[in-house]
Parts: sequence; structure tokens; C-alpha cells
Amino acid sequence: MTNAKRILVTSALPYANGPLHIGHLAGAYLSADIYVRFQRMMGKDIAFICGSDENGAAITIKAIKENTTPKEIVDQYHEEFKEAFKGIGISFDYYHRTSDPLHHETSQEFFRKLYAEGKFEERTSEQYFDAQANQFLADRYIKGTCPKCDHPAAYGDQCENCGSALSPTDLINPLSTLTGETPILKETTHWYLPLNKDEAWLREWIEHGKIDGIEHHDANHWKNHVVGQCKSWLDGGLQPRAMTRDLDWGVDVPQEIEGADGKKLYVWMDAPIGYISSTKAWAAENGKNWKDYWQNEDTALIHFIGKDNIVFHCIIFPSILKAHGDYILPTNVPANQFMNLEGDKISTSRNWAIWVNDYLKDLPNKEDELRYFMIKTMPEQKDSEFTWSGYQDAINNELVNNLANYVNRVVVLTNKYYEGITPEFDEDQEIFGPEGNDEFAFHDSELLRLYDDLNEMADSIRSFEFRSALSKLMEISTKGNQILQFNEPWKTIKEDEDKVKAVMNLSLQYVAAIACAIHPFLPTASDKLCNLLNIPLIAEDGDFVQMMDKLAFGEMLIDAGHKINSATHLFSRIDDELVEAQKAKLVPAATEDVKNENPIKENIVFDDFVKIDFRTATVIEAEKVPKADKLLKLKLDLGFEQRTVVSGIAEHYTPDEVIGREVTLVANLAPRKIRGVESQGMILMAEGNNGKLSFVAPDKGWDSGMIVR
Ligand code: B3M
Ligand code: ZN
Repeated sequence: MTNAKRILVTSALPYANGPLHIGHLAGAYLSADIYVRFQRMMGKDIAFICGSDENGAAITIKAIKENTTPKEIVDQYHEEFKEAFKGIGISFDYYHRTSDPLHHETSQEFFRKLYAEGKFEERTSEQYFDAQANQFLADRYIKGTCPKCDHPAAYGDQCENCGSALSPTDLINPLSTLTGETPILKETTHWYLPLNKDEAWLREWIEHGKIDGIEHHDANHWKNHVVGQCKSWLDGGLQPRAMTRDLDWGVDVPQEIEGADGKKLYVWMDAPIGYISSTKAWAAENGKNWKDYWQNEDTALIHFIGKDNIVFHCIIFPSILKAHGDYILPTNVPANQFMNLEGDKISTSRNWAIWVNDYLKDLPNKEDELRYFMIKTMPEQKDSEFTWSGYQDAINNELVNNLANYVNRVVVLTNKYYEGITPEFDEDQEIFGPEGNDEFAFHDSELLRLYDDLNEMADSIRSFEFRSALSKLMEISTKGNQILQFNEPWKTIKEDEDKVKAVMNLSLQYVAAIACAIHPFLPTASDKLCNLLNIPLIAEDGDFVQMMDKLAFGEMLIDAGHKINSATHLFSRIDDELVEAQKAKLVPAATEDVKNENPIKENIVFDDFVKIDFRTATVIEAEKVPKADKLLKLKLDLGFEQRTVVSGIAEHYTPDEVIGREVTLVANLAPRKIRGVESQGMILMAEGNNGKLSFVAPDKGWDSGMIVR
């Protein structure tokens, strides 16, 4: 990546069917913004591309529910997104939208080429049709029981419980989330991308970073969980995937194609192409050639996404790009995991979220505070947690007590002792370094220390490790504080003026370095620091390189004689009242979606119910199922016999936690092979709103094999 001539960064296009919340920021936007701002400061030729994802069934369904039109829905959220991204400082170079004609043309050009070159397989199949809504159902609008792990609310394209890729007809007891009706199967023709034919090159590309044996990227720089999820998709066997849908909203299949009437492009075909149409719009307005960024091998393409979009960006979109033939493939897809909120999954439908625009209204001029805590808790490798008390502690103990206080002391003392003029100093003056030990340090040795620390921070950013990069930056502030603490200029000013000059000059260099280095993380604070120091704002174009060059050669960032401004506070404390007020807003709304989330199934008659044979049982053995993160293989004792059962609880319980437990078994469920293991029944688990699971079990110590009525 470092030898790439230019970098193209994309952030997942947010679905224009709901407001932006902190989970979106934690996934695809904040990390990308840090990375792009930093690379701009490195002088890189970089484009930061995004836009609203305005097609797909989600929008048509919301329009039906709200008795409005898809256009009105997307227009509303497109504006809201732009307001939110601007307010929180996500510095896209272009923010487009997939309802734009340019996007439709770009997507249709893609489709035409793949169609003309025979890259699709035309298939007629039975698809689910909701007779009451009089429309075919897109994958996400069919819910049912997952055939792999029995999760009761799996979607038609994916089970979010075990991560399996599904097709709607795989679901057990499918229901339309539009009307709650049981859908019927109806014939329809679509064009399929034969993903199964791409397995070999995809595996080589993802697992080894090579294409046809030639290095494409360093696979070791991809996050383990990204490669892991792709491997499980590849190991599970890729299936041909329909690239068109029967919908009345979205990008038309080019009408000259026979059978195109009433067909739209599958949203996961057109949405990623939205990156390309957005780049075209940006290039046209900025005198750039968009092909340099999409069709030139010396461009590094990086997709920032949340983990639920990995398969679409690492398998489906690369297959589409490869099928077209003129496009580069991503160099990295540093997907983040999920950010949870106050012990629960963020949920739009349950209103369990911190909405970005609400935050900006409730806490004006505190965009950096939110950025800070979210970077500090960014779910880079595993899910993380946002808590308001954690937010309060981080702001008060770190931004206020460490950074703001340090800067304030340097500025106040410089104004007090030197009327704000940066003092000259003696190069040979001995001072205490941040360790404060009796080994004296010198101004220039401390500048080199600063250089090393900033370099470490830069390397973390380049490796998409933004939490450690931010922590390194705060460590520089801590060291600056310690240099003040150990040299005590407020005491030594009386007897050792030369030492104070050296210490205060060094401290001003530290603050100037922080003003520059903090820019990718907290851009507003960076501007405030530059104003305090009375220096030009960080213009991004190579500013970090210039700073590092100066430090490397012992040059000053702030020259002696330079006059700084008087002190103003960078951050203010977050009080308890504010935190309590925000927590009080977190009342999960029992919206109609919640009822629809798990609609009561169709009634059955008692005679059907008694056919099921429920028994108590005890878990006597448990182990993980190889290559299946979510599954445990259990051995159950029924008293009179033993059973093997595969259950999708591995993310909720370890094998040790379940051995010895009493459970309830559906004992006469026909045996099924799950990931190669024959499962002889199913244990009953209750699923909470937050996705947590709990056993449905008899009292502790209950005999096994007892009939449950
Ligand atoms: N609209 C975002 C999501 O899954 C989806 C991303 C498209 S990126 C091309 O929430
Ligand atoms: Zn599942």
C-alpha cells in the first residue's frame, strides 16, 4: 500500500431508510476519516468517496409502511446523512447518491457488459411472492427459522445468528415481514452471477493476497476476522447469486434486454458500483480522471465497512469487478466489528441508539468528545461497548485532565513568563525528560523522542489500528505534562531562568506537534490548538511530513520569538446531569417493528402440538464444531439413551459452561446433518431482544428423559 501512487477510500453507503447512529460511525466512517485525514497530511493523492444507498426493498417497504414514496424517504435521509456527517467531521471528498441518474447509467453499463460477455447465468426459479402485498419478496423481507442453527428470525439472505449465507427457500416456516403472511412460490427469471466459479481465485486472493500467483496485496495486513469470515463463506461453498430482483424501485435492468421488464438490479450489485459513480461525479467536478482511481493498478483501493458487509465487499463485489475485467480489486477491507450500547445491541427498530444528529443538537460543539470516545472504544477486532459513564470518564480524565490541562499550563506559563513570546534557549541546557530520572536530557534529544513517538502513531494509523494510534498521541501529552512536572518551571523560574526557557520552548514544540498529530482524530481541537499557538491551521496537504522532517533535523515547529495567543479551554467537563439526561433517552421503543420482528406464527391445532416429543435431558459432553464459529456439538443423556445434538450457541456459551446443564430436547425431530455432524434433535433456547440466548430448562437436578407437556 505504501508504494501506491494514489489511494481510493470508500465508506459503506448508508441505507437511506433510517437515521445515522453511532454504530454506523464506529463501523465504516470514523476509521475511514482518520485514515484519510492522515494520508492527506502525508501528501498522498487520496479520494474519500461515499453516498446514500437509496435502492433496495428496504426503502420500498418503509414507503409502504409510512404511506409515502421511496423518493420522499431517500430525499429525507440523504439530507439527514449529509448534516450528520458534516457535523461529526467525516470529511468525504464526495457524497453522492444511488438514485442519481449517473449512478443508474454506471450500473447499467456494468450490467450490459457482463450480460453481453455472457458472465451471467439466466435462471428461472420459484421465488417467494406475497400475494397480499402483490409483490415478490426480496431476501431481507422474508424471515424464518435458520436451517443451520434453528435461529427463529433468520433473513432470506443471511442468518445473523450463525452468519450462514442463505437463500430464501432455505428458511423453515418463512413469513413475509411485509404482511406476516406465508409467502407462495412463484416462477420468475433472473440473471445470476456464478460465484461458485470464482471460488478458486477468490480463495487465493483473500487467503494469500495473490491473483494467478502474482502478489496483489499483503494478506497479512488484512484483519483476521475479515479473512476468517470469508474463509467460512468459501468453505461453505459459494452459490450462484441473483443479480436482479422483481421490484419497482431501483436501477432498471437495461430495457433492451429481453425479459428486463419489471426487473431491477439487486441492491448489492448496484450499491458498490455507487462507489464508482460517486468517484466519477467527484472527478468531473475536480478535473480528475476517475479511471486513475478505479482502473489503474497503482491505486490502492480500501473499503471501510462494518462486519455485516464483509461478504459483499470481499466476495460479491470483487467477483463483479473481476467479471467486468477493467477494474482493480481492493487492497484491504479493514472491517470493524459492532459497537454495542449500554449492554445491548444498537437497534434502529427498538430505538436503542445514539442518533448522530440528536447528539449534535443535545451536545453542541462536542463533536470531538464523541469522536474521542468512539475511537478509544472502536470495535477494530471485536465488538465493543459505548456507555455514557465511559464517555464521561474518558472526556473528564483524559481530554480535560490530561490534554486540555497540559495545553493550558503551557500557554498560561508562556504568557506569564514571556508575554506569550516563544523563548530563546541554550542548546546545552540540561533539563529533566518525561522519566524525570537523574539522567539529564536536552531539548534536541527530547525532540527526537517526540519524533519516534509520532512515527509510532503514524504506523498504527497505516495499519488501521486507530485505538493504539490515539493512545500514543495521548501518551505524548502525558509525557509533555511530565516534562513540566519534573522541571517545575513555576518554582525554578526564580533560580534557573535558562532551564525554564528550555523547558517552555520544548513544551511549545510538544503542543505544536499535538496540534498537527491530533488533526485526523479531533479536527476541531486541532484548529483550536493552532489558534492558541497562533499558527496556520492544518491544511492537510503534507503537513505531517513537513512536521516530521523538521523534528528529524532538530528544527523547531515553533520558532523562538513567535507570539502565541492567550489561553482558552480546549474541553470542558461532562457533568452527571448531562449523562443522566442522555441515559434517560435510552428507552427501547416497542415500535410495531418489534412486534413484527418476531410475529407470532400461524396457529396450529392441538393434535399437531402433541406430535412433538419434548424431553428433559442433561448435557454430558460439549465441543466446538470445526470451522463453525457459532456451533457446539453436544452429547445429551436422556436417562434411557444418549443423543448428539448440534446447537448454534457457541457465541453465547463455552463447552465448559454447558456441561452438566439440564435442557429441554425436541426428541422426535428428524435427524439432520449440520456442518457434517448428524444432529439428533434440537434443544430449546430463548432469545432475548439483545440477541442473548438462555436455556429453556426444567428445575435444577430434574431427572433426564422426563416428558415435557
Ligand atoms: N447500504 C449498508 C448496510 O448494510 C449498505 C452498504 C452498501 S456499501 C456499497 O447497512
Ligand atoms: Zn443460523
